[in-house]
Amino acid sequence: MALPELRLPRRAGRRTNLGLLLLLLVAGGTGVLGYTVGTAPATTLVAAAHGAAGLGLLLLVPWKTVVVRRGRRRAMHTRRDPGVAIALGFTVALTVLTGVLHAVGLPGPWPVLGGVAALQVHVAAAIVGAALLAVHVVGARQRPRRTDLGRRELLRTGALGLGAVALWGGLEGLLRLTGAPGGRRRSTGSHERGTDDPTAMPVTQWIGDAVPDDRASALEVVWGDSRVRLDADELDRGDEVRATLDCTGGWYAAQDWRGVRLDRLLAGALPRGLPDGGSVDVVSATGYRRRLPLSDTAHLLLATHAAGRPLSPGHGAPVRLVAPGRRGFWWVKWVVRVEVVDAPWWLQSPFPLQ
Ligand code: HEM
Ligand SMILES: Nc1nc2c(c(=O)[nH]1)N[C@H]1C(S)=C(S)[C@@H](COP(=O)(O)O)O[C@H]1N2
Ligand SMILES: [Mo]
Repeated sequence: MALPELRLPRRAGRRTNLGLLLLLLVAGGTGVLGYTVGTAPATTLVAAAHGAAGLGLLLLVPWKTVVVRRGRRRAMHTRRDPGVAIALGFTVALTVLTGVLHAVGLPGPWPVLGGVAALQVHVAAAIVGAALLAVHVVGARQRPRRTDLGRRELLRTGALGLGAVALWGGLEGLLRLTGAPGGRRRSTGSHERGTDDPTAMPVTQWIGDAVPDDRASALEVVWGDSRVRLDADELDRGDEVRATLDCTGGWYAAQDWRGVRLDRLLAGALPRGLPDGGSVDVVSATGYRRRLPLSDTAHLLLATHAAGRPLSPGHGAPVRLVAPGRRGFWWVKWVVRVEVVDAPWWLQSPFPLQ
């Protein structure tokens, strides 16, 4: 039986699938990479590559539609679990939709859908999508061919890449021209919320942390056997820094923070002098923690105040870390302990686990 769809060259289907896979891998990779960078130009480059790869998927939708129809006519039963394929399609569509809603700023100005940030839905859908994609690809394995790296294929891939970048550039241009909230995003893609007004800044936790019931009134500084307890109200030494808290949930705020520089605090509490290498663990009353290089401590602040007022409980009272140039998840709240350790800073989970 001659179905018209079968005239589509088989290689076209294969090319479409490989193109989709490539874009999904680039989008997933740059999505995660974006959370590990905090300063331009790295943030700009990663966000551009991410937006282009994600939007580029739309360019292949017409072809994929043909591939899917053909597959349905021909041999549904060869795909062991069509449910996975359907769920994957739905999840990718949700991921792209919530990504674009966030970028545009709808429902704005920092898009929240039913109490959850659009960007949080985006990342959750992407994580589910990654699991579905793995199952889907194993079930439909395509063997690599030598022609995959031939001149024609590379040219086609280049054209797809250019189209994707053009689509992203077009959307960015449109957002700026129309004055949409998304046109004022930071290089990370975050929207402004509560700059110079900490009360207007969202209170956010990484995964499931909660504001502790009784807040500590002291901070412990530890190095080997030395342990020094400092009263929380001894920590405002008048050191100031203006820095931008940029949450991976898609908002940012610049504040004037005040407290004590971490290198000064350590030098005062540990008169033996600090080791040359090593790291410092900054630990919250809740157990949430981050490890940072000791060589960074001159740029880190333990803050007791924002915009001239003591921190609110939600924002980390009595004392929180301010880590300029790093994304929000480094800015440990409710700090009860700073500990100098030998281990390198990268010897930790790349993202907090609570
Ligand atoms: C394969 C899965 C993914 C797809 C298809 C995808 C797609 C998209 C799209 C289309 C946008 C809008 C870009 C724009 O219009 O400028 C976007 C934005 C964004 N995505 Fe993803 N994404 C994926 C995974 C992820 C992951 C895993 C993360 C983080 C862990 C992430 C973080 C972000 C961020 C932060 C933005 C906002 C960037 C901006 O506003 O410029 N994405 N994504
Ligand atoms: N103890 C603790 N500190 C934390 C978090 C957390 O969940 N627990 N979340 C981090 C994240 S993801 C961000 S964006 C900022 C948010 O700070 P804010 O609530 O003052 O806006 O705190 C960081 N510090
Ligand atoms: Mo965050």
